[in-house]
Amino acid sequence: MSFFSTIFGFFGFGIGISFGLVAGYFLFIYSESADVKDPEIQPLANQDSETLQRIIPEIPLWIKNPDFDRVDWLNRLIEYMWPYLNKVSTVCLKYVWLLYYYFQELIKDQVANMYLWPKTLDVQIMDPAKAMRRAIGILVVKVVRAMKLKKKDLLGASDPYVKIKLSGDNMPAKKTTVKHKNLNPEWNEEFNLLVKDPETQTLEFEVYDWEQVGRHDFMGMNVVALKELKEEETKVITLDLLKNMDPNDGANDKSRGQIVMELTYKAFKEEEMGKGFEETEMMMMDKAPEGTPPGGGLLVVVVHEAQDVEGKYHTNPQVRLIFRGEERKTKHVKKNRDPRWEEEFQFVVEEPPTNDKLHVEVVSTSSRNLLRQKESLGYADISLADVVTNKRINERYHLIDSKNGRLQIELMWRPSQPAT
Ligand SMILES: [Ca+2]
Repeated sequence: MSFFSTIFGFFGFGIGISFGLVAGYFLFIYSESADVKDPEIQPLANQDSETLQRIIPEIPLWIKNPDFDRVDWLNRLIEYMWPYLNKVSTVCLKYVWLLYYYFQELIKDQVANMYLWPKTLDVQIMDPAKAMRRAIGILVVKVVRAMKLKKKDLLGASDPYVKIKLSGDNMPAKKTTVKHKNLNPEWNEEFNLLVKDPETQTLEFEVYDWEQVGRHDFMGMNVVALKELKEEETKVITLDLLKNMDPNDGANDKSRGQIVMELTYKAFKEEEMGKGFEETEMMMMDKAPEGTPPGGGLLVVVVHEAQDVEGKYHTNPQVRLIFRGEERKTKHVKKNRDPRWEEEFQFVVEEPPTNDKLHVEVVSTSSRNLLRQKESLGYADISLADVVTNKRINERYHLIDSKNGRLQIELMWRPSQPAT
């Protein structure tokens, strides 16, 4: 079958072509136009300008027209080329931006190298020796006690502590310990503050009610102008706690209790001005509260916040601290990868924790997931030798056994007596 169709197909093709060619030839011959006029031939010079323009449309307009039309021509040319110009310029711009970005990064790197920025994420605490250069004296503040404080908690008494700070000072406020369930607390805690200008600076203090969970309630405040103090003379001051320093505010008539402080201003002597870092540090060191074993001190741990903590089954982070076998915990933050606690813990120790480590661990617990109620979100073991030397460290630690988790912990060491 296929053989015959091939044969017939071949003959069909051959006959068809030949027949078509012959027929086309005769059709061409007989359909030829009978009357053809001779074309009219005229020199170009005799044509009027309109005819000329019609017959030579390809000549650029600016050749055919006066000067001002050249602009029109150029515009049209740009218009025709615009899509391409546009592409070209976009590419150029991209390169310019890349170059610009590249150079910016390069310059940034170079500048960064020159200045050796600290690579850590620390909150920088001012170097006492540097601060000292601008200071002209020290204010020794002894927070003695408070009386007749008001109840802030629904259950039981308040848990007061005092924050003190000098006006115009960038140093973080200093804090006493928390006296739990006590409306007449006795602290007897001493702090040293650097004074730059005793004529204008004031000591500001605020009393707060500590809370296990949530914001600490404000209980009252007041200020003392340093110019009221005589040099080297300890002044015992008893002040009413106020809501604010506005004398016209009726809220200040309400009784909030009182606070007793001993203040001593010591101007630096000539020889003290040139002291080195260690000596300055010694003078500036805040002593541990009374009752701390001699030779020992107070280790303060502030759990600030964490970032990027994530559990496999749940993320309700809480921080567990373990120091010398003693365990403390922050509150839980529900379903949060970037929790913020701002909780403070204190450990009284008999000797400096130079060879100790603080174990911090972020854990998540869930009452819903009965099979996996608890899971670890990462941990860090912080060597405490640094805080004993530097007195204060505020750092973000990368958590072990966590993808990207970081935990910001501030540590303070307040020895009961200056190390020798
Ligand atoms: Ca409280």
